[in-house]
Amino acid sequence: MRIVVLTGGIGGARFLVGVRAHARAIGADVTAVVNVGDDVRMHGLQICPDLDSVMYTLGGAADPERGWGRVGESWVVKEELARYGVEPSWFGLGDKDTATHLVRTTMLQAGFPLSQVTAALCERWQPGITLLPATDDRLETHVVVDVEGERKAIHFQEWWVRYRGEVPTHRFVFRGAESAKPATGVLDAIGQADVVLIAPSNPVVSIAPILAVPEIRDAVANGPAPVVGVSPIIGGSPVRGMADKCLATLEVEVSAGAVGRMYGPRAEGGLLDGWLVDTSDAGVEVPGVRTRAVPLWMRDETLTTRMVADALELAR
Ligand code: FO1
Repeated sequence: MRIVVLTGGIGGARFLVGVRAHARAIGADVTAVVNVGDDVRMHGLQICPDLDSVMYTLGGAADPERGWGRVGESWVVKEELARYGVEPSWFGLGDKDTATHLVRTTMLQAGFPLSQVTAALCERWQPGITLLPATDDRLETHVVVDVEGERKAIHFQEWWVRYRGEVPTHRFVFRGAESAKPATGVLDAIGQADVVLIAPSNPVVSIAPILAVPEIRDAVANGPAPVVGVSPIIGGSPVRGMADKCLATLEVEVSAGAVGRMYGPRAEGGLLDGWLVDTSDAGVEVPGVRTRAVPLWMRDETLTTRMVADALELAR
């Protein structure tokens, strides 16, 4: 069996722990297609937060408290940069993490595409699944905001890390998406998949940038594999992160039903065949989509694995 997961953010990385465990139990093969909209260049280094969250989490090296970056991290480089007065001072790179960005940036500058660089980094971390960036092309999520009396587009990282999403926000723009091509291997993986899962990631800034690559959206929406999404909203609140702020910007209600309807049924040009919601959201209906309510809190690997088994069951 071949499983493809569209994913991004820390929730997506934790979901993949369960996908990997279930896949091992049933002898399935997993490919994660990972959001690159959060990617940013800082201090001359190319930083890919979502690819790294997945790589570190599955490699057993993620910081469980922060959710991003490496466990047992030190911050000497960050402190030294601050002493030079270098901006952006609101974004912190850990020392261990910086080594990853140095390797990545050097390889990119030597001409390797991000998908090959990611495979090279994964040789160390052995995530046990195939990790693919959605695209090898430049695609960045920018956010149109009002700051200091001015309307402007800022990078997603500035919106989230510097302003914590607490500025008047008008829209999200996936710069480069229209002309971006799927990274090598993405269309093959989706085309050969037995099921496509949409992780309980932020639908607006983690999943939407992947689907903003036209050929990826087309392959998922019109491909042979059934598509099952897992709700990132439980009982009207996001599992973690800023999905509530993002949905409010789009004037979409923060509820499992509203996110399911936003993705929409495949039969009507949307994405979903199935929509998994939490037991507290039992009864939620998304017209044209099979819904099922099961426990969705990813408290540990066993519960997350159970939830993945439920998602695959719904795909049948
Ligand atoms: N999040 C923060 O809240 N503050 C930071 O300084 C920060 C630095 C950072 C560096 C590398 C990296 O891979 C992630 C980092 N994050 C930081 C997390 C990141 O902003 C977001 O949580 C993700 O982009 C959302 O998925």
